[in-house]
Amino acid sequence: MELIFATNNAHKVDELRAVLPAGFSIRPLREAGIDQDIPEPHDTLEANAREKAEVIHRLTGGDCFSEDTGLEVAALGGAPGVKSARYAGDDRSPAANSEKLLRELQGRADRSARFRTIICLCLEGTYHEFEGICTGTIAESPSGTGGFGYDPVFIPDGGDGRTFAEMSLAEKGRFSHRRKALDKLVAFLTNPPKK
Ligand code: ITT
Ligand code: NA
Repeated sequence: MELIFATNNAHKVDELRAVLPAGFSIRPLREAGIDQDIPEPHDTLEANAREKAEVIHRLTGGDCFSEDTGLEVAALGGAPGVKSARYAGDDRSPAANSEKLLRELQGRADRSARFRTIICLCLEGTYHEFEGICTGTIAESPSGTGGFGYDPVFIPDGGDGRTFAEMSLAEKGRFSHRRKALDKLVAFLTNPPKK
């Protein structure tokens, strides 16, 4: 089964392809010949994911899925959350976002955080939502050059203390929010609820 993945983020595509089971393939917007900036105007991950899937479903008329992800930091009341991409400003600089996060957490004892991904699937015109959460800790300083976004400052629970940016794609995939949401999507597509 092939689904259009309503994203312009190549890292997300690489991560999903690294863990996608046989029999499934994904086609990101660029490879589908769709040159479209997708809006994320809402104040929840759920609503943004839904909007992305709706825009691409309207454009293609076919099945597709999207995802929206945020980093939720306990000591910051869940920020940056749905605003993760623009935390330090409109230029969406990952380094600036991580720097701001480390600044905000200076002197805080509680550095616990979680990544949350919402996948929104549009299947035959009906929408379905799948959530994946990865809990962890914000590092004292950035480490590693892999991954993207906040990966250099996020240490997942259950690992060996390395940040996501110090892991291979496959290693990150063992823990990640995105992987967990994908697993639910795949389970749903493999065994759809009876109508
Ligand atoms: P879309 O085209 O899919 O919308 P995007 O790059 O705009 O891709 P999001 O809005 O979902 O992605 O991402 C929000 C922010 O969270 C952005 O700054 C990302 O860098 C960051 N982020 C998302 N997933 C991440 C992950 O697995 N590890 C680290 N940072 C992540
Ligand atoms: Na986005």
